[in-house]
Amino acid sequence: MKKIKAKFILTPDKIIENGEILFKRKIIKIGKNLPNTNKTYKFDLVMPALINTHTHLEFSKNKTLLEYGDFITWLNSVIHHRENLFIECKGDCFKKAIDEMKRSGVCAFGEISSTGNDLKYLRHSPLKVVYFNEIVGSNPGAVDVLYTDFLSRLQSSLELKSDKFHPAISIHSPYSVHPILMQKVLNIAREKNLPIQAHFMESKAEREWLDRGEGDFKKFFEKIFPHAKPLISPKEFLYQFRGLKTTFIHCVWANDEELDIIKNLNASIAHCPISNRLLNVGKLNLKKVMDKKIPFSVATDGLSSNYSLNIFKELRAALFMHYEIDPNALAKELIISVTKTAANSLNLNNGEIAPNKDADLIAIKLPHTKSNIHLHTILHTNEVEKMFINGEEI
Ligand code: MCF
Ligand code: FE
Repeated sequence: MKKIKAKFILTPDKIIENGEILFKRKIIKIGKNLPNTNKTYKFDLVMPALINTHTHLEFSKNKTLLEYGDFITWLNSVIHHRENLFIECKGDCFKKAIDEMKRSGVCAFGEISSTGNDLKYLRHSPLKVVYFNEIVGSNPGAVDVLYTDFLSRLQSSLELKSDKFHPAISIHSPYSVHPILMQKVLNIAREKNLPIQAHFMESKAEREWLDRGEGDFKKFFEKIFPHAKPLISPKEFLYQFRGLKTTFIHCVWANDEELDIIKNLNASIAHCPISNRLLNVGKLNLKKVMDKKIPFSVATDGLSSNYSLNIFKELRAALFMHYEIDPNALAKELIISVTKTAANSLNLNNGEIAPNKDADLIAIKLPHTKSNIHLHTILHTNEVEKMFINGEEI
């Protein structure tokens, strides 16, 4: 058994001053004047280790290759360069990406796997991985081939299931997945109780295409299929996720009705402010999401649409982007978003300092602080002092 003494413990909802935590693999007790143990640590601030719900590590070789500034231009550059980026990202590339998250206090991440080639690297990850096997493809002629390939990737990930590696499923988006393919894949998620992620209403182009079959996506699809039409309405798409544990990524262009459906599905939203800025898709109405009490997590997305996987940089981007929300109130919500809400979204037993939760903890140096604790934590942290995963020092 180990003990931590800290000037501040963020649970994350509450702040405990001069508190103590007893833990082994799991958290045993929180309080004051707890019994002594062989090992006692002393820190300024302790909180649950952070969770990055949405990444695409296969794209980690990208620095300047992909084009930013417009969603469709970016998408075309992804289609053009993705094979090369995937080939170039091998062991060291994944290690570097994971290291950057780890140093910023991330103990677990949601990975969208497009090819399955990342599996051999991520199976040995020191961080917990929720591995979302992605399905993408809207050509009816290719449904069978895509489905067979998906099943084989899913099977390989299911064989590696452990307390640190959790297989899951991703439907890329309503504009890029054929409804038949989507239904088949969601049936598996239902059968096997796997969490789901889907990109939803990221760009104005997606909004115009799904609502009216118009806009920039019309030109994009007509290059491949003449007379292309959207295959599903946004509402129909959302209803497919009934009964599943779903995280919708982005939702920048989701309307009130869609946000209410997301809320009623008990789903959550992953908010990626830097990705949204770089692809220039606009700004999520986070105030509305919070007013509607829709759970949200802040996530980095991949290096395909970000310059860093450091979760504190992402939190600061969110803090500065949503200037209409009081900074102290927002900072608290942001910390909850990357701990408790993120754990819930990925079906993990961490993200909170409470008895029986996994002892996934971080310690941060924050001297001479009396007030604005959540805000100062976000402002002054880039790397954490120490991280524990399942009670072990990392
Ligand atoms: O979240 C960002 C932007 N929105 C959509 N997709 C992706 C993002 N980063 C990487 N992607 C991947 C996605 O997983 O790009 C491909 C998919 O494999 C686009 S579809 C050819
Ligand atoms: Fe993404």
